[in-house]
Amino acid sequence: MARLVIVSNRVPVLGRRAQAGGLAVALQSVASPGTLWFGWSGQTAHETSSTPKIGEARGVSYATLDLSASDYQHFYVGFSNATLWPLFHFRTGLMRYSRDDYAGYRSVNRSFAEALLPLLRPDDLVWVHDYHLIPLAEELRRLGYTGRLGFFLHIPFVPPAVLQVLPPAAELVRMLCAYDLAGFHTRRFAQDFLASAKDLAGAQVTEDTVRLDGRVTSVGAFPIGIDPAAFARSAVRAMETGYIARVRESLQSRALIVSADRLDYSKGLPNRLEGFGRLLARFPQHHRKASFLQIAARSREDVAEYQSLRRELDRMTGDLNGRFSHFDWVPLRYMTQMVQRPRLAGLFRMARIGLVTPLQDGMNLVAKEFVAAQDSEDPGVLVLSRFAGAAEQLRDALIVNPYDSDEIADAMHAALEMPLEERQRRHDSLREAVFQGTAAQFCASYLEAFQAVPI
Ligand code: ADQ
Repeated sequence: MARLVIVSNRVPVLGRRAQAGGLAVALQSVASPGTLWFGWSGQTAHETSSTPKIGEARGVSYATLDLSASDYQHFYVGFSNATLWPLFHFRTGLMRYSRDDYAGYRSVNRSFAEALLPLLRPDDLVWVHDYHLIPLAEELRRLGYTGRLGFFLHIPFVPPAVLQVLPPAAELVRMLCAYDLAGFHTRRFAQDFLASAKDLAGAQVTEDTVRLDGRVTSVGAFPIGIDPAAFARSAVRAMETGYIARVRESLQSRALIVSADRLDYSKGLPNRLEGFGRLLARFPQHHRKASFLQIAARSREDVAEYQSLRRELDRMTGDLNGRFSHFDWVPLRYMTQMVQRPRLAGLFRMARIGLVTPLQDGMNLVAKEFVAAQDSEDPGVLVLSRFAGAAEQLRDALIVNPYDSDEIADAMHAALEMPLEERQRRHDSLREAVFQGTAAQFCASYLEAFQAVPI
């Protein structure tokens, strides 16, 4: 069996599960003894390191590099999060582009390739993750590496008409074609990549391959999942804790509506608060009967757009509560901290509605976690954006267009009124989808396709 080498921008803190985010949780299941995990340490230093720090935990080797302050700025804050992130979420108006940022992005990928190459063996399966590292394969090939290189994109891919807004769009597509396998969450993202390769780079494409400069790249859809059994167990255990008892007491038998996201403009937070405002304005029967808890963990605070989003949400929260609160009822509870995963699982389990309404999302694992956490005897209702990749699998959620605040309000109203039988029927179908498409299954199907690509 070939050795697996995972390359991702952030490497989860050695062996500590509790701190892991979406990508890390999904990949834990394949990070078995013998695996090498390579990436950025999350630290800045005087200079970008040329040799990695090596550590080991539970048989997995971790190799990490520090970034210089200037590389961090151009590569991470700049090109990755102020150029590619908005572009791939269809927000061309928020995209900022500078040649300096792009040069920094290329140079960090070159440094990654140079530091990684000496650690690689010819028969490794090198699996590269996400938009920060698109050029890595091309850099490794330039250095003479001929082994298997696979890529998986955790965010959406856009049609050529959107992608071409980026000045080096064609180069980016060509870089993706240096991989042997390019994986996406959904069929639609894969098709948008194929169309971009054809239109912007002049590649020859079939339904699932791209041929460019004599190299063939396989293209596929691999929907990511969670570890639903573990999340469900954690939700059940959480119900016995003092934390959940305190939440329950504070609710005073009111229905809990819950959302948890990184504080990011792709997650549709203002539209969601607007939707909750429309619910309260149009359906006064829910006043004092429901409380909405929005947990929005602060994220990327050094990017300007995230600071202005935070100010907007502070203002909206004040407006909404000022308009609807009573002396004994505050409709919206808004927090900007991370919540420990077991507590989050408990909150999801006790909620009547899980409100997941991103404007655009690669997959959205919160939707799957909400489903996994439910009590099948008395399940809550998932309200889900049609623009989350998860909507392709979670068809029995109440699917909404997140740009229509009245549609969000209608769905919340329907969820609050929904009879037990319909809640159970919908939940059974969602549960099946979440328990079938797990993180382990995602990894297994990607690696199976990866091993099958001819090189
Ligand atoms: P994210 O944009 O981070 O991931 P998501 O898929 O929802 O979005 O994963 C977030 C993870 O962080 C979940 O496990 C969630 O429980 C946790 N989380 C969110 N808010 C939290 C909070 N306030 N406190 C504690 N934990 C919180 C990117 C893409 C997604 C894609 C994943 C995986 O943007 O579309 O689904 O990668 O590929």
